[in-house]
Amino acid sequence: MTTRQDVQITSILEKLDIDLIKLKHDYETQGYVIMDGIFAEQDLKALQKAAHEVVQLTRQGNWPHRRIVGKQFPPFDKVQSNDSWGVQHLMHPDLPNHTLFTKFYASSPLLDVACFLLGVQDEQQLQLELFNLLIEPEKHSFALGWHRDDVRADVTQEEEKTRLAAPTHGIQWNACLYDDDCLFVVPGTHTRIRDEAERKANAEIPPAAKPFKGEDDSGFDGDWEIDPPTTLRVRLKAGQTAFYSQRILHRASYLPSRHRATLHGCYGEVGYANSQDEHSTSASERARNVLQHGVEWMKEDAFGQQLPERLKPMWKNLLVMSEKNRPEDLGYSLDG
Ligand SMILES: O=C(O)CCC(=O)C(=O)O
Repeated sequence: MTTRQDVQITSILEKLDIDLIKLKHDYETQGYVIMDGIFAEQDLKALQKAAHEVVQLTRQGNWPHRRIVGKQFPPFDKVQSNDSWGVQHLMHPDLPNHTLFTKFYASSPLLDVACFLLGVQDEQQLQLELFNLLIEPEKHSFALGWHRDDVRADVTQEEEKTRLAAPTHGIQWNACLYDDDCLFVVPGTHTRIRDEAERKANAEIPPAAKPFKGEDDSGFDGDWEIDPPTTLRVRLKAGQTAFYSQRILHRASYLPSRHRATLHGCYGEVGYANSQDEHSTSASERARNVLQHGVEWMKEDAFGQQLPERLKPMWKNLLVMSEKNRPEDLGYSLDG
Protein backbone atom coordinates (compact mmCIF):
# COMPACT_ATOMS: atom_id res chain seq x y z
CA MET A 1 0.00 0.00 0.00
CA THR A 2 1.35 3.40 -0.97
CA THR A 3 1.66 5.79 1.94
CA ARG A 4 1.85 9.55 2.06
CA GLN A 5 5.61 9.34 2.66
CA ASP A 6 6.11 7.41 -0.58
CA VAL A 7 4.79 10.17 -2.77
CA GLN A 8 5.75 13.71 -3.52
CA ILE A 9 2.68 15.89 -3.04
CA THR A 10 2.98 19.41 -4.36
CA SER A 11 0.71 22.33 -3.58
CA ILE A 12 -0.81 21.98 -7.05
CA LEU A 13 -1.90 18.45 -6.26
CA GLU A 14 -3.18 19.49 -2.81
CA LYS A 15 -5.54 21.92 -4.51
CA LEU A 16 -7.24 19.09 -6.40
CA ASP A 17 -8.96 18.13 -3.18
CA ILE A 18 -8.96 14.40 -3.87
CA ASP A 19 -7.57 11.41 -2.05
CA LEU A 20 -4.16 11.24 -3.71
CA ILE A 21 -3.08 8.09 -1.93
CA LYS A 22 -6.17 6.29 -3.24
CA LEU A 23 -5.57 7.73 -6.70
CA LYS A 24 -2.06 6.33 -6.78
CA HIS A 25 -3.16 3.02 -5.33
CA ASP A 26 -5.91 2.69 -7.95
CA TYR A 27 -3.50 3.59 -10.75
CA GLU A 28 -0.99 1.03 -9.59
CA THR A 29 -3.47 -1.80 -9.03
CA GLN A 30 -6.02 -1.17 -11.80
CA GLY A 31 -3.74 0.37 -14.44
CA TYR A 32 -5.97 3.40 -15.00
CA VAL A 33 -7.71 6.24 -13.14
CA ILE A 34 -10.28 8.84 -14.19
CA MET A 35 -9.97 12.43 -13.03
CA ASP A 36 -11.89 15.69 -13.16
CA GLY A 37 -10.24 19.08 -12.93
CA ILE A 38 -7.46 18.63 -15.49
CA PHE A 39 -8.90 21.30 -17.84
CA ALA A 40 -9.63 24.89 -16.88
CA GLU A 41 -13.14 25.62 -18.17
CA GLN A 42 -12.05 28.34 -20.61
CA ASP A 43 -9.36 26.00 -21.97
CA LEU A 44 -11.90 23.30 -22.71
CA LYS A 45 -13.89 25.67 -24.96
CA ALA A 46 -10.78 27.01 -26.69
CA LEU A 47 -9.44 23.49 -27.23
CA GLN A 48 -12.78 22.31 -28.66
CA LYS A 49 -12.59 25.10 -31.25
CA ALA A 50 -8.92 24.41 -31.99
CA ALA A 51 -9.61 20.69 -32.35
CA HIS A 52 -12.49 21.35 -34.74
CA GLU A 53 -10.19 23.42 -36.95
CA VAL A 54 -7.41 20.83 -37.15
CA VAL A 55 -9.92 18.05 -37.80
CA GLN A 56 -11.33 20.05 -40.74
CA LEU A 57 -7.83 20.63 -42.05
CA THR A 58 -7.04 16.91 -41.81
CA ARG A 59 -10.29 15.83 -43.45
CA GLN A 60 -9.69 18.27 -46.29
CA GLY A 61 -6.35 16.55 -46.95
CA ASN A 62 -4.32 19.53 -45.75
CA TRP A 63 -2.58 17.89 -42.77
CA PRO A 64 -0.52 14.83 -43.74
CA HIS A 65 0.16 13.54 -40.22
CA ARG A 66 -2.92 11.51 -39.43
CA ARG A 67 -4.07 8.12 -38.21
CA ILE A 68 -5.53 6.48 -41.27
CA VAL A 69 -8.59 4.21 -41.27
CA GLY A 70 -7.43 0.68 -42.09
CA LYS A 71 -4.22 0.89 -40.03
CA GLN A 72 -4.27 0.41 -36.26
CA PHE A 73 -0.64 1.11 -35.43
CA PRO A 74 2.26 3.06 -36.93
CA PRO A 75 3.47 3.46 -39.62
CA PHE A 76 0.08 4.88 -40.57
CA ASP A 77 0.96 5.83 -44.13
CA LYS A 78 1.11 2.22 -45.31
CA VAL A 79 -2.57 2.18 -46.29
CA GLN A 80 -4.60 4.28 -48.69
CA SER A 81 -7.73 5.88 -47.27
CA ASN A 82 -9.06 9.40 -47.18
CA ASP A 83 -10.72 8.67 -43.83
CA SER A 84 -8.92 9.39 -40.55
CA TRP A 85 -9.24 8.38 -36.91
CA GLY A 86 -6.64 10.76 -35.52
CA VAL A 87 -4.71 13.96 -36.05
CA GLN A 88 -1.02 13.44 -35.30
CA HIS A 89 1.56 15.82 -33.85
CA LEU A 90 -0.53 18.54 -32.21
CA MET A 91 2.63 20.38 -31.12
CA HIS A 92 4.04 20.55 -34.67
CA PRO A 93 4.84 24.20 -35.45
CA ASP A 94 3.17 23.91 -38.90
CA LEU A 95 -0.18 22.95 -37.39
CA PRO A 96 -2.60 25.80 -36.66
CA ASN A 97 -3.30 26.12 -32.94
CA HIS A 98 -0.12 24.25 -32.01
CA THR A 99 0.64 26.89 -29.35
CA LEU A 100 -2.64 26.23 -27.57
CA PHE A 101 -2.20 22.46 -27.75
CA THR A 102 1.37 22.74 -26.47
CA LYS A 103 0.21 24.92 -23.61
CA PHE A 104 -2.17 22.15 -22.57
CA TYR A 105 0.58 19.50 -22.78
CA ALA A 106 2.65 21.70 -20.41
CA SER A 107 -0.25 22.58 -18.12
CA SER A 108 -0.98 22.03 -14.47
CA PRO A 109 -2.35 19.87 -13.05
CA LEU A 110 -1.94 17.54 -16.06
CA LEU A 111 1.83 17.32 -15.88
CA ASP A 112 1.88 17.31 -12.07
CA VAL A 113 -0.57 14.41 -11.88
CA ALA A 114 1.54 12.48 -14.39
CA CYS A 115 4.69 13.08 -12.28
CA PHE A 116 2.82 12.02 -9.19
CA LEU A 117 1.49 8.80 -10.71
CA LEU A 118 4.90 7.94 -12.12
CA GLY A 119 6.50 8.70 -8.76
CA VAL A 120 8.98 11.27 -10.09
CA GLN A 121 9.71 14.57 -8.43
CA ASP A 122 9.07 16.91 -11.34
CA GLU A 123 9.12 17.31 -15.11
CA GLN A 124 12.94 17.50 -15.20
CA GLN A 125 12.76 13.71 -14.92
CA LEU A 126 10.40 13.36 -17.87
CA GLN A 127 10.82 13.52 -21.62
CA LEU A 128 8.62 15.17 -24.20
CA GLU A 129 6.71 12.45 -26.02
CA LEU A 130 3.58 12.15 -28.18
CA PHE A 131 0.56 14.37 -28.38
CA ASN A 132 -2.25 13.54 -30.80
CA LEU A 133 -6.01 13.92 -31.20
CA LEU A 134 -8.35 10.93 -31.52
CA ILE A 135 -11.45 11.57 -33.61
CA GLU A 136 -14.38 9.79 -35.22
CA PRO A 137 -13.87 8.79 -38.86
CA GLU A 138 -16.37 10.28 -41.33
CA LYS A 139 -17.04 7.34 -43.61
CA HIS A 140 -16.19 4.11 -41.79
CA SER A 141 -16.65 2.39 -38.47
CA PHE A 142 -13.20 1.37 -37.35
CA ALA A 143 -11.70 -0.47 -34.37
CA LEU A 144 -8.41 -1.25 -32.72
CA GLY A 145 -8.20 -4.82 -31.45
CA TRP A 146 -7.16 -5.82 -27.94
CA HIS A 147 -3.53 -4.88 -27.39
CA ARG A 148 -0.83 -3.68 -25.06
CA ASP A 149 1.10 -0.83 -26.64
CA ASP A 150 4.50 -2.51 -26.73
CA VAL A 151 4.05 -6.14 -25.76
CA ARG A 152 3.09 -8.30 -28.69
CA ALA A 153 0.17 -10.72 -28.46
CA ASP A 154 2.28 -13.74 -29.37
CA VAL A 155 4.88 -13.49 -26.55
CA THR A 156 5.40 -16.69 -24.57
CA GLN A 157 4.42 -16.65 -20.90
CA GLU A 158 8.12 -16.49 -20.00
CA GLU A 159 8.71 -13.47 -22.24
CA GLU A 160 5.53 -11.86 -20.97
CA LYS A 161 6.73 -12.23 -17.37
CA THR A 162 10.10 -10.73 -18.24
CA ARG A 163 8.54 -7.81 -20.10
CA LEU A 164 6.09 -7.05 -17.29
CA ALA A 165 8.82 -7.24 -14.66
CA ALA A 166 10.62 -4.32 -16.35
CA PRO A 167 8.76 -1.06 -15.59
CA THR A 168 7.26 0.79 -18.56
CA HIS A 169 8.48 4.20 -17.34
CA GLY A 170 5.71 6.17 -18.96
CA ILE A 171 2.11 7.22 -18.67
CA GLN A 172 -0.59 7.84 -21.25
CA TRP A 173 -3.72 9.95 -20.97
CA ASN A 174 -6.97 10.59 -22.82
CA ALA A 175 -8.28 14.08 -22.05
CA CYS A 176 -11.79 14.36 -23.48
CA LEU A 177 -13.14 17.47 -25.15
CA TYR A 178 -16.54 15.72 -25.54
CA ASP A 179 -18.13 12.70 -23.86
CA ASP A 180 -16.16 9.63 -24.89
CA ASP A 181 -16.82 5.92 -24.36
CA CYS A 182 -14.57 4.54 -27.10
CA LEU A 183 -11.93 2.94 -24.90
CA PHE A 184 -12.25 -0.52 -23.31
CA VAL A 185 -9.76 -1.92 -20.78
CA VAL A 186 -9.20 -5.04 -18.71
CA PRO A 187 -8.27 -3.57 -15.30
CA GLY A 188 -5.18 -5.02 -13.67
CA THR A 189 -3.66 -6.53 -16.81
CA HIS A 190 -0.81 -3.99 -16.88
CA THR A 191 1.17 -5.98 -14.30
CA ARG A 192 0.09 -9.61 -14.61
CA ILE A 193 0.29 -12.24 -17.32
CA ARG A 194 -2.87 -12.72 -19.36
CA ASP A 195 -5.25 -15.56 -18.67
CA GLU A 196 -6.56 -17.79 -21.44
CA ALA A 197 -9.48 -15.49 -22.39
CA GLU A 198 -7.22 -12.45 -22.44
CA ARG A 199 -4.65 -14.18 -24.62
CA LYS A 200 -7.38 -15.15 -27.08
CA ALA A 201 -8.76 -11.61 -27.17
CA ASN A 202 -5.27 -10.20 -27.66
CA ALA A 203 -4.65 -12.52 -30.63
CA GLU A 204 -8.00 -11.82 -32.33
CA ILE A 205 -7.97 -9.65 -35.44
CA PRO A 206 -10.53 -6.83 -34.98
CA PRO A 207 -13.41 -6.29 -37.42
CA ALA A 208 -12.31 -4.67 -40.69
CA ALA A 209 -13.25 -1.03 -41.29
CA LYS A 210 -16.89 -0.94 -42.37
CA PRO A 211 -18.27 1.72 -44.75
CA PHE A 212 -20.78 3.88 -42.90
CA LYS A 213 -24.13 4.26 -44.63
CA GLY A 214 -25.86 6.41 -42.07
CA GLU A 215 -27.38 3.47 -40.18
CA ASP A 216 -26.98 2.72 -36.48
CA ASP A 217 -23.35 1.61 -36.10
CA SER A 218 -23.40 1.01 -32.35
CA GLY A 219 -23.22 -2.80 -32.78
CA PHE A 220 -19.72 -2.37 -34.12
CA ASP A 221 -18.20 -1.37 -30.81
CA GLY A 222 -20.51 -2.91 -28.22
CA ASP A 223 -19.83 -6.29 -26.71
CA TRP A 224 -17.45 -8.32 -28.78
CA GLU A 225 -17.77 -12.06 -28.25
CA ILE A 226 -14.05 -12.21 -27.62
CA ASP A 227 -14.09 -9.59 -24.82
CA PRO A 228 -12.54 -10.99 -21.60
CA PRO A 229 -15.11 -11.31 -18.78
CA THR A 230 -13.71 -8.40 -16.77
CA THR A 231 -13.75 -5.95 -19.70
CA LEU A 232 -14.61 -2.42 -18.63
CA ARG A 233 -15.87 0.30 -20.94
CA VAL A 234 -14.22 3.59 -19.94
CA ARG A 235 -17.01 6.19 -19.91
CA LEU A 236 -15.69 9.72 -19.76
CA LYS A 237 -17.60 12.98 -19.61
CA ALA A 238 -16.37 16.02 -21.52
CA GLY A 239 -13.54 17.51 -19.47
CA GLN A 240 -12.56 14.25 -17.77
CA THR A 241 -9.18 12.60 -18.21
CA ALA A 242 -8.18 8.96 -18.02
CA PHE A 243 -4.55 8.30 -17.09
CA TYR A 244 -3.53 4.75 -17.96
CA SER A 245 -0.64 2.38 -18.32
CA GLN A 246 0.25 1.57 -21.90
CA ARG A 247 0.63 -2.00 -20.66
CA ILE A 248 -3.06 -2.38 -19.81
CA LEU A 249 -4.88 -4.67 -22.23
CA HIS A 250 -7.15 -2.30 -24.17
CA ARG A 251 -9.14 -1.85 -27.35
CA ALA A 252 -10.96 1.11 -28.89
CA SER A 253 -13.61 1.86 -31.48
CA TYR A 254 -14.26 4.84 -33.70
CA LEU A 255 -17.80 5.33 -34.97
CA PRO A 256 -18.86 8.02 -37.46
CA SER A 257 -22.11 8.43 -35.48
CA ARG A 258 -20.27 9.27 -32.25
CA HIS A 259 -18.45 12.58 -32.17
CA ARG A 260 -15.01 12.22 -30.61
CA ALA A 261 -12.24 14.74 -30.01
CA THR A 262 -9.97 13.39 -27.33
CA LEU A 263 -6.50 14.68 -26.59
CA HIS A 264 -4.22 11.65 -26.42
CA GLY A 265 -0.72 12.11 -25.04
CA CYS A 266 2.06 10.52 -23.08
CA TYR A 267 5.16 11.38 -21.06
CA GLY A 268 8.14 9.13 -20.37
CA GLU A 269 10.56 8.96 -17.49
CA VAL A 270 14.27 9.39 -18.07
CA GLY A 271 16.42 8.88 -14.96
CA TYR A 272 16.43 5.08 -15.12
CA ALA A 273 18.00 4.97 -18.60
CA ASN A 274 21.18 6.69 -17.40
CA SER A 275 21.67 4.50 -14.36
CA GLN A 276 21.49 1.20 -16.26
CA ASP A 277 22.33 -0.15 -19.65
CA GLU A 278 20.81 2.39 -21.98
CA HIS A 279 19.69 -0.43 -24.27
CA SER A 280 17.76 -2.24 -21.55
CA THR A 281 14.30 -3.57 -22.44
CA SER A 282 12.65 -0.65 -20.65
CA ALA A 283 14.72 1.97 -22.44
CA SER A 284 14.08 0.41 -25.83
CA GLU A 285 10.37 0.10 -25.13
CA ARG A 286 10.12 3.75 -24.17
CA ALA A 287 12.18 4.90 -27.16
CA ARG A 288 10.24 2.75 -29.64
CA ASN A 289 6.94 4.04 -28.24
CA VAL A 290 7.95 7.54 -29.30
CA LEU A 291 10.27 7.14 -32.28
CA GLN A 292 7.99 4.81 -34.24
CA HIS A 293 5.61 7.76 -34.70
CA GLY A 294 8.13 9.74 -36.79
CA VAL A 295 9.21 12.63 -34.58
CA GLU A 296 12.23 13.96 -36.52
CA TRP A 297 10.54 17.36 -36.57
CA MET A 298 10.68 17.47 -32.76
CA LYS A 299 14.46 17.47 -32.87
CA GLU A 300 14.60 20.82 -34.71
CA ASP A 301 16.18 23.57 -32.69
CA ALA A 302 13.45 25.99 -33.74
CA PHE A 303 10.86 23.63 -32.25
CA GLY A 304 12.68 23.40 -28.93
CA GLN A 305 13.28 27.12 -28.65
CA GLN A 306 9.61 28.08 -28.96
CA LEU A 307 8.39 25.63 -26.31
CA PRO A 308 7.07 26.88 -22.96
CA GLU A 309 9.89 27.01 -20.37
CA ARG A 310 8.45 24.05 -18.52
CA LEU A 311 8.83 21.77 -21.54
CA LYS A 312 12.41 22.75 -22.42
CA PRO A 313 14.12 20.29 -20.03
CA MET A 314 11.74 17.61 -21.30
CA TRP A 315 12.68 18.44 -24.89
CA LYS A 316 16.38 18.14 -24.03
CA ASN A 317 15.67 14.74 -22.49
CA LEU A 318 13.93 13.70 -25.70
CA LEU A 319 17.03 14.72 -27.67
CA VAL A 320 19.28 12.64 -25.40
CA MET A 321 17.01 9.62 -25.81
CA SER A 322 16.86 9.99 -29.57
CA GLU A 323 20.66 10.24 -29.84
CA LYS A 324 20.94 6.86 -28.13
CA ASN A 325 18.29 5.10 -30.22
CA ARG A 326 17.84 4.71 -33.95
CA PRO A 327 14.22 4.14 -35.05
CA GLU A 328 15.40 1.64 -37.70
CA ASP A 329 16.98 -0.52 -34.97
CA LEU A 330 13.93 -0.40 -32.73
CA GLY A 331 11.25 -1.14 -35.36
CA TYR A 332 7.55 -0.95 -34.55
CA SER A 333 5.80 -2.11 -31.40
CA LEU A 334 2.91 -3.92 -33.05
CA ASP A 335 1.70 -5.12 -36.45
CA GLY A 336 -1.73 -4.30 -37.80
O1 LIG B 1 -8.64 5.32 -28.79
C1 LIG B 1 -8.12 5.18 -27.68
O2 LIG B 1 -8.60 5.70 -26.69
C2 LIG B 1 -6.91 4.32 -27.49
C3 LIG B 1 -5.92 4.40 -28.61
C4 LIG B 1 -4.91 3.32 -28.54
O3 LIG B 1 -5.12 2.30 -27.96
C5 LIG B 1 -3.62 3.46 -29.18
O4 LIG B 1 -3.33 4.52 -29.74
O5 LIG B 1 -2.84 2.48 -29.11
